[in-house]
Amino acid sequence: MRKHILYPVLAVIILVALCSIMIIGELSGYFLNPTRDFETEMTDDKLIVVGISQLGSESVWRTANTDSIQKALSRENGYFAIFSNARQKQENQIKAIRSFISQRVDYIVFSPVTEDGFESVLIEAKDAGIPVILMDRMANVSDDSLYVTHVGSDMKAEGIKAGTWLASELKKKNIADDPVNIVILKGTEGSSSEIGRSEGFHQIAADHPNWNILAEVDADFTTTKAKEEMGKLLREFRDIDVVVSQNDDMTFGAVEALRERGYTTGVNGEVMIISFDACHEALTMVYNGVINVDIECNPIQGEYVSEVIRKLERGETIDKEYFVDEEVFTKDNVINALNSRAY
Ligand code: GYE
Repeated sequence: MRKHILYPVLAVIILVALCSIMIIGELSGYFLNPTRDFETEMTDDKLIVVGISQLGSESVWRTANTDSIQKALSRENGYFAIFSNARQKQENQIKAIRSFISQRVDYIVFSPVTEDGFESVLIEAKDAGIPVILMDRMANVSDDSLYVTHVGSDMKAEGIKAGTWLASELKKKNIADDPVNIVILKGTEGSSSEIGRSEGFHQIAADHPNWNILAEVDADFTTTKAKEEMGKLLREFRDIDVVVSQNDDMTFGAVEALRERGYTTGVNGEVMIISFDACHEALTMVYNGVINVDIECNPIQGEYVSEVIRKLERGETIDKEYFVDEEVFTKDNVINALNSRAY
């Protein structure tokens, strides 16, 4: 009788013990090496392994750009993507790229927070034989073989569009020769979007001696910083006619600061607003006449990057520069873009 009870009980005890050992083994394996699954997947040679170093999450534009690259480089599309967000800090990007190099990824996609300061890490990537694709912003390097291509916007062209729009608007209003007081809210100092947009605008401003650029301040592409900087500018200057804000997020902050001090903005307002990016919320403000013009910057770059990688995989030659399509939106032409804009 006793034996009959003992055997099933023993069997259950052994089974429970075995299961516990397996579970503990699994868990400790995971905690000792949480990247274990990554490694297995990375060695799956059907997937193309890409390290993505995104510079931050400072704006609506950036969120759309991240979304676009993550969707394009998805598993279903044949990629294994390792994503890293640098939170607007160059040292974080350098660390991320070094870690991609040590993981021996197949490609690095990289959006440099500023143009300068990446030469040595890009040399390390080249020495490791890993092709680097620059997305959105450019890096300033002495040897352009340190990256295979750049996919992004022509930032200087965007700045020129802003200046050209202002010149024609002043002409329409018959005030082309009157003095015009301008302040510029700049994006992250030293980033290619800031450099290009500033250069382009200045190029047009140089032909208009009556354009007084009162101040140019760094507001880091963020709403909070721009609101603070705009507040300071309004305390310093009584008579601002035009605000050139180098992205929509800063425009939101600037408009808030202006409103709080009793200024009206836009088409029928006291202060003209020129913005960049053209995200949905800002296009709504263009439609409502609060922002005069929005110079589009297209964040949907993932497909282009994927296309470049596919070409490289097939051994095809690629161009050194791919510019995405972009428009200029005012109240007159904004409606279609507004209805179809997903970001
Ligand atoms: O305009 C801004 C973002 O580099 C083009 O960065 C990009 C800019 C974009 O934070 O919103």
